[in-house]
Amino acid sequence: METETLINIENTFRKAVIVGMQIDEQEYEIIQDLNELEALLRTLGIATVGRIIQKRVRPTASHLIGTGKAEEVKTLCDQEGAGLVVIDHVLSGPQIRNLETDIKRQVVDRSGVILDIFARHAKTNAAKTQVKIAQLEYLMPRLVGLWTHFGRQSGSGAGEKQIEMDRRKNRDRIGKLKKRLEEIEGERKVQRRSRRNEIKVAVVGYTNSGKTTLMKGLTSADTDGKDELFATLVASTRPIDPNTRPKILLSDTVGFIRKLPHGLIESFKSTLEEVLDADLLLHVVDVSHTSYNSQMETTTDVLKEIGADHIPTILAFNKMDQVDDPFLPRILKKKYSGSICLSAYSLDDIKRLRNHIFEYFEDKFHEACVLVRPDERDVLSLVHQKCIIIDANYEVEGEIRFHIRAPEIILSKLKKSDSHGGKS
Ligand SMILES: Nc1nc2c(ncn2[C@@H]2O[C@H](COP(=O)(O)OP(=O)(O)OP(=O)(O)O)[C@@H](O)[C@H]2O)c(=O)[nH]1
Ligand SMILES: [Mg+2]
Repeated sequence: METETLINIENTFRKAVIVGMQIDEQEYEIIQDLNELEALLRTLGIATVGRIIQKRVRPTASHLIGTGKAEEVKTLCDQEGAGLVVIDHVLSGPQIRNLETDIKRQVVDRSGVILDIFARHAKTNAAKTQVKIAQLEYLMPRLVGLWTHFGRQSGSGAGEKQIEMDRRKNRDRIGKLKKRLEEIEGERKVQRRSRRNEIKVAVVGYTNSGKTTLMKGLTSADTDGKDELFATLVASTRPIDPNTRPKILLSDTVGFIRKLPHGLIESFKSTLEEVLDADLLLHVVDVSHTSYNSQMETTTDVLKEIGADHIPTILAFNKMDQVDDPFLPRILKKKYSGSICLSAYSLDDIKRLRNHIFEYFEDKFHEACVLVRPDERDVLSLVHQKCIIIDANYEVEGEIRFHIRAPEIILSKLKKSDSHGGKS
């Protein structure tokens, strides 16, 4: 499948003016959101050359911002040579259309920008298909804006007919893509099922918090983190290094962001199933970021939305090397029990994190004794692969008595095989 960017922020645009709308938020929140929008645009290679905040707006259905403000935006674009206007608010089809007419520039909203980044970063078939579904779903309600304009001009009602045709076409495409995604995902499901007995940790968190960099440190993954938003779109799973018994698998996941387009969460649900499947979440926070608190909140909200808020979580406060306040680690540890402060760039810190994860699971392990006959291959492999062996003694007739520590789920499996012949 070609990597078509449906929202199509044209490649020729290198400069943008961004517009924030103060509706219910405080001004500092708007500023933080606009800083983030700038970072999103930077990821697309677009420089922000001006920003305008409209205060106390009462958004109108037709324009969202007042005509006076639209004029101001246009003047700033003229002055700064900007070809693109990005509004940090969800825009409807007619609103985009009307603003484009007034400002004489391409106008997109935050969701459009995020979808464009996803489209450009999507490498695998699964990611490309997921993004395309999200794009089409985003475009559906916005088709109205594109075509009513046309209809109004021709006065023939052709616009409405065209919208209906386009909608139907889009719905068909979405249906086909979803089917295709199911096929692609089938294989992953089989893989996931084969990992049913492994201990799984999903690395989650706000975009750019350092998930991939930590993952690389903890496993032998060869992917580097990137100073880009949404660098990772597909979950990759690897065992923690050095190989432990039982094996602990780590999954890198797609990052979260404020005002993530809803369709994206929906279409990335299958990727996010890695999260739902996990025994533990490692929630990575970029603590050097001024808005790390609200980033944590966003992550928690998205986790709730996908139904993963019941999974035990370790908070990892990352990028400590960028933090000047020497008291912060102590404050954070006190506030968030079981959390860890670290820098993904420090080998010692990575080691500490690894031990932190091990210790978490070790606490969940229980001790038991099992007696295994030499011909019970499955049981033997379960013991060797999934348990910590404290002691092993040979008994009569080659039977081995293992003194082990293992998670409850493994112990219950061993007990089950016991009832078929093994003894404990
Ligand atoms: N100073 C500092 N930079 C870090 C640290 N950890 C990661 N980074 C940098 O932060 C940027 C983002 O890191 P990634 O690992 O790509 O972040 P991510 O959470 O995987 O981001 P997405 O996949 O885009 O959601 C990269 O430039 C990293 O080199 C850290 O502990 N300290
Ligand atoms: Mg990443």
